[in-house]
Amino acid sequence: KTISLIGAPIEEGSGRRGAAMGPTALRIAGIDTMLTDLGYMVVDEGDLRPAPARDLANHPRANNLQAVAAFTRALDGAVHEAARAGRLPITLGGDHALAMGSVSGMARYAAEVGRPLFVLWLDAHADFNSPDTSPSGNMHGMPVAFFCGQAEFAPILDKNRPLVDPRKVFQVGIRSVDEREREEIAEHGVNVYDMRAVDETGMARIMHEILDTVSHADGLLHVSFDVDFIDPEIAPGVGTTVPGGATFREAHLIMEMLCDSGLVSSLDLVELNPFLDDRGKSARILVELTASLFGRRILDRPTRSA
Ligand code: DIR
Ligand code: MN
Ligand code: MN
Ligand code: MN
Repeated sequence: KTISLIGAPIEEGSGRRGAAMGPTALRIAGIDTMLTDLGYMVVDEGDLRPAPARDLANHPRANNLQAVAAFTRALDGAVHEAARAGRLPITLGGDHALAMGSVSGMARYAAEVGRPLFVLWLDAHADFNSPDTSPSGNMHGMPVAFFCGQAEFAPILDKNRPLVDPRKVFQVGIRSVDEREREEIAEHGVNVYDMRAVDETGMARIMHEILDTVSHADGLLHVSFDVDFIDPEIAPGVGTTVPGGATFREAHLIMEMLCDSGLVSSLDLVELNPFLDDRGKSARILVELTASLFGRRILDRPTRSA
């Protein structure tokens, strides 16, 4: 299997600087050699550097729309192209606004191959705002609403593009939701496993449920991993820390279960802000977890001969 690494040094969606250094930090932490060591062919496509989308008017409630739209268009193309060429795209972020493009590209690919696209959203936040509901105007809080067709405020991508059904979006680890955002996710039927659900039900059962659903539908599964999903004590390199995040063990379990399922079609690693990190710790954790997703095991399971 061949993997495409697609760098998306976008920070304009997040309202602060630093996330644009994310792709470089992930490469320094060894994401490519790790994947090569696991037996994959790796094609590093380098970093996208799209010029701002000057055909769009600036929007008072969608900060840096021209930059975000440019990355959305570029990633929609790059991710779709990689998937069509039979490569598994990993988008190296960059802030979470990039998922407007990466997920849209996978939605187009899924429609072409006639399979439903599911999205596993690992995040402290629901990212289901729109310019109308967002308290900040920062577009990294809007990608899920965008690829579900609920944030159509500017001609960023083709209006007739395939959308993701919000009932096929599974959000795990959520612990910070804005007031109007909460009404939107309920109204549209997004599947939310907040931190209380994780504590009461346990990560293993939640993941079994999700993976069963995807597998019975013969779906593709896009995984979008926001660093703030993890507890800030172990992954401090992110702009919007929220206490009470997932432990390393919970995240690790998710990755191994995803690997066992064989369902993952594409991955985003987002919101890593190396400027806020502690000696590369968060970058290294992301690479470790990605290794588990792609087959690294704590222990091989030796077969016993009689
Ligand atoms: C907040 C923060 N919900 C907003 N969002 C995110 O501005 O929309 N922080 N995604 O990481
Ligand atoms: Mn996010
Ligand atoms: Mn977040
Ligand atoms: Mn709505």
